[in-house]
Amino acid sequence: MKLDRKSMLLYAITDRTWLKGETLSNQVEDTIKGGATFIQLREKNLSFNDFVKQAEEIKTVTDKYNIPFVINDNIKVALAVDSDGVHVGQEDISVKEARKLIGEDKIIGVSAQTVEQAVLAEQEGADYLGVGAVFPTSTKSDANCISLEQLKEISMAISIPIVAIGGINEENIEELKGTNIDGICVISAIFSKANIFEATKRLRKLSEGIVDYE
Ligand code: TZP
Ligand code: MG
Repeated sequence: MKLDRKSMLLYAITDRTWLKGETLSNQVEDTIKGGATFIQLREKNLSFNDFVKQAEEIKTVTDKYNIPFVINDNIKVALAVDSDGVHVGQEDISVKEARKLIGEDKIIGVSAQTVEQAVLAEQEGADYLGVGAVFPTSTKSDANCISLEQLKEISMAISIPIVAIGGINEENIEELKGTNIDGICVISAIFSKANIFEATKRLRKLSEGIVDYE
């Protein structure tokens, strides 16, 4: 599936750590209203049935606003709810294998940390890359950091859309200017905030300032 670069501008990944008594789908609706352009459901501890139920709820919201929606790591869940696609890490499954399972018309996003990984993912049919961590983050404690020079090397080596991920917030987002990325991907800079709508609105404006396309 060919992805519009513009849909990568502000990519939000869910995290139920920050639920604060709300539902995840309400939080997703708030972030979309604030300007998020892409949603990933990331769940590490749900049973298959609960994962599917959660994904269905969120898909109702993303469908309403016509926003791309992918599932982290779980192709079975992606197929069960007919999401727009899946996001896989380097340790999860090869892009080739994922493509066989999910079909030609779905989005496959891949996490990459090196030029080699990025080029291979593109060759094997990935639709976009998530690259990082570009800054230290407590959200994923085992994430290795890459430099902004490495980020730029990766973005210059591929032609599919690319989002930077890891520790990005309102204070440091400007540092990503000039790295040739298509957008940013965040968890805590949106979902840890008391007002998700306002936090997203501010990040959306800032993200428009760091990309090179109109
Ligand atoms: N992969 C690399 S860093 C990261 C993931 C899932 C966590 C991003 O979360 P945050 O809160 O935006 O740093
Ligand atoms: Mg993974």
